[in-house]
Amino acid sequence: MRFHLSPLLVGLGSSLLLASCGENPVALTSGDPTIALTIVSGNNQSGVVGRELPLPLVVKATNASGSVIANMTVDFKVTSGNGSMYVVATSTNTNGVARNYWTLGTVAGAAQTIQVRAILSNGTKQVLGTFSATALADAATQIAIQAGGGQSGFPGTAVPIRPAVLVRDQFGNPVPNLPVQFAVTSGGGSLTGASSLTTSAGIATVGSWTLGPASGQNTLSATATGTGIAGNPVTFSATATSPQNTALDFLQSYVNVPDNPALDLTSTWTLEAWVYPRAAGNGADQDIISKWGGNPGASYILQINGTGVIRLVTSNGTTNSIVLGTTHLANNSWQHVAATFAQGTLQLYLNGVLDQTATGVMVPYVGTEPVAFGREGNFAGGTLNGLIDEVRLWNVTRSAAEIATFMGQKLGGSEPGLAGYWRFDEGSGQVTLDATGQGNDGRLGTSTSADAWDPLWSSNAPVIQ
Ligand SMILES: [Ca+2]
Ligand SMILES: [Ca+2]
Repeated sequence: MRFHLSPLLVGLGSSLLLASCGENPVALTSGDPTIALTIVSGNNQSGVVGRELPLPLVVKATNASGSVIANMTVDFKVTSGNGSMYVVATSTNTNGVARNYWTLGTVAGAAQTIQVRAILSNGTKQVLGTFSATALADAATQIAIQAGGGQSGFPGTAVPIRPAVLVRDQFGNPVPNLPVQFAVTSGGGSLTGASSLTTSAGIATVGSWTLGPASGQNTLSATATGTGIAGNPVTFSATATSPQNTALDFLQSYVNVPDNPALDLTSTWTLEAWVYPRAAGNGADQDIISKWGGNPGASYILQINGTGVIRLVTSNGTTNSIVLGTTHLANNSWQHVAATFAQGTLQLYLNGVLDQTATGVMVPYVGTEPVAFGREGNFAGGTLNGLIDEVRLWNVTRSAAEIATFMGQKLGGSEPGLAGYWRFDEGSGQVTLDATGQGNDGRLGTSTSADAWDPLWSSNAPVIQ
């Protein structure tokens, strides 16, 4: 042997560059030109976290003429990934080859690198080469709810958050590409996307979960493929709750919606509500929807008049137009009342049937009075004895067919021309929301605290579906 390294010599008298793979030694670039080290095999493997890679890391030492260097000490240093080597240092054999075994760290996806190192005979620290590997998650050992537990929704509708599970290995790494099967286990609901694969984040999500047709408990299972998985299968629960349908009961009470230009009704508009009078025809006018006050300030008001017919009044700021219906409302039953306006032509409807037409009616004054239900906003007279529900203000003229068709149907809230929509379905509290989302929410009584002018929430409500 003509190389001049002593056995177990760590120091190489030069720096060198090392190819990450390939069979040909790379020549030294400076200093001693006689030593080269190549990675023979074992680079760029993929393996399971916390386990030894299937193939050893193999390097080969040669001199410039291609002769192998035996008995040369090679050190292996873990530089990222927190893995470990079987031995810290090993020696080349008579073929110039050194082997070592690498156990990866426990974090899937984390960079895993080993440097082959030496300290040269002149004291220089030298990196001879680098091995890399890809750390993959271990087998699944645990499954848990990631999202969508404990929801509630209406019967026959999909829960808002899609149920999802997180599958992890013994080290907590997410396990990707694992089949998870979702199945309805009670409640009679249905699924889409019941067969799912975990993502790179270890998450499997059902396509949708529609609750069963009845109120009550619904359950869904999620089963990961495999054995020994703690928590498998996961059970999701959801409660199907029938939609609340409430109305507001007025006596000496009202709802106040602060003035907003969006609620000014001028050349075309429609007012609608369901009303359950208890004292129609008692001689007094009773307010349903008002934007009214002393002139100037009065705009429009929909009432039951003293004889029990619909009464619609507009004011241009100084003069009123009064239009009366012809049909008396019944007491103690729900009825739908509507008024449409188109350039001075006013039509009144009772239960979707045209009840009166008038022309030359004043265009309402654009004022600043609040909109109120059951009374005027700023005047304590005209109180309704009865219930109101499903109030709708439109800045368009709804047709007779539209009124008849939609009076018993729930609106989405974004219908063209729908300026305000109060469903009174909150069932409690001091605020009834504007279902258009425009923010014209109503306040019960004179303040958002309990007060003597608050109407009462009631489960006596028309069926609006
Ligand atoms: Ca309602
Ligand atoms: Ca109040």
